[in-house]
Amino acid sequence: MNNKQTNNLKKTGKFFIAGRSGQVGSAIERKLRAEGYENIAGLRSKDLDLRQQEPVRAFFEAERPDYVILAAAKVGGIMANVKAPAEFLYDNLCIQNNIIECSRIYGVKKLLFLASSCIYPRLSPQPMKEEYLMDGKLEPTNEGYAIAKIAGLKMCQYYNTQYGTDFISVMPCNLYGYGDNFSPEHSHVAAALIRKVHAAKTAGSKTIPVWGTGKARREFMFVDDLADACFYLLNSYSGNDFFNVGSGTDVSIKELAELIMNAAGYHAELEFDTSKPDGMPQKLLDVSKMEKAGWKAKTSLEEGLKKTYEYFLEKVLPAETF
Ligand code: GFB
Repeated sequence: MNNKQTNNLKKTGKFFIAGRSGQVGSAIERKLRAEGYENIAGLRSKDLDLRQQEPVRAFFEAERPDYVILAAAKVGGIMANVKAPAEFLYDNLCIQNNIIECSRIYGVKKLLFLASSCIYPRLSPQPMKEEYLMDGKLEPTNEGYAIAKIAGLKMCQYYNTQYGTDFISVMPCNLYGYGDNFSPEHSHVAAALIRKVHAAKTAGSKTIPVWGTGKARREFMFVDDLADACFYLLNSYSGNDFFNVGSGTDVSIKELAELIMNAAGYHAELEFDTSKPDGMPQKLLDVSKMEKAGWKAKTSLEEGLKKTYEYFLEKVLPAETF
């Protein structure tokens, strides 16, 4: 383990949050501002295409960030990944290559790369420890995305080794919460089921469609807990280890749907569409390394889903125009 002494983040330091308007980037910005960090740069993807090397280089030349949060990525739920594996691989490789390399060239003091629990093999023993990385075949439904994320975390390690940079990586479990994408087809499961349960409630439907068998198991974490973990690591860790970040417990998709029905105060029969894939049978992180480092998630799934349902009602639905 290449562990070296770390300096705490300086309040005057300039942050570049790549993916600032996304779910994870905006949660990290909320956390930084709550902790008194105000010097934050970051453009919307329509103003800075992170897949293009030259505009990214020009941005670094102009902004000279001290700290970089690499939360920009092409993301989506299981069917979005199945339909566009080439884009999930290409876009993510381009984005992370450009930002990691520019961070080296422009002497960024610390970079945090957001990977994903889907980097672990499909049939990993559960819960999944950090050392299971590359011990077996990946889950086919998100192989392109996983390969890009593995490349990103390896790049951070190799850059540290070869160039003496301070680039660290985290592996979050499935996320939900504020800033999520609630698209019916492309979103992740928690947001999709919130929309479906609410639609059933509004229409008074007796059934709710759920993809797959409902037996796949997932670990969910409220996105603000992830932001808290990222801030904790940025302030306390430098080295070539990477960290699983999760809630430490999983539920079946059927149980998740039931919890969402509780949050929405509406119950109907779940209708499982087994023509849609389950994906990995189980995805549960071993979070003991993070716990030993002194960090634990705070938000229960029940509480987080309630907050997310309220957010969907108050912020997402009113902004939709159809
Ligand atoms: O969240 P999700 O799309 O991601 O789906 P993954 C999880 C499970 O929920 C699968 C079931 O077993 C789905 O069959 N599911 C049930 C649904 N109903 C729905 C629905 O309406 N929408 C969706 N999306 N799922 C993703 C990867 O895998 O995990 C990403 O594809 C990323 O690349 C993310 O890594 C964290 O956990 O299967």
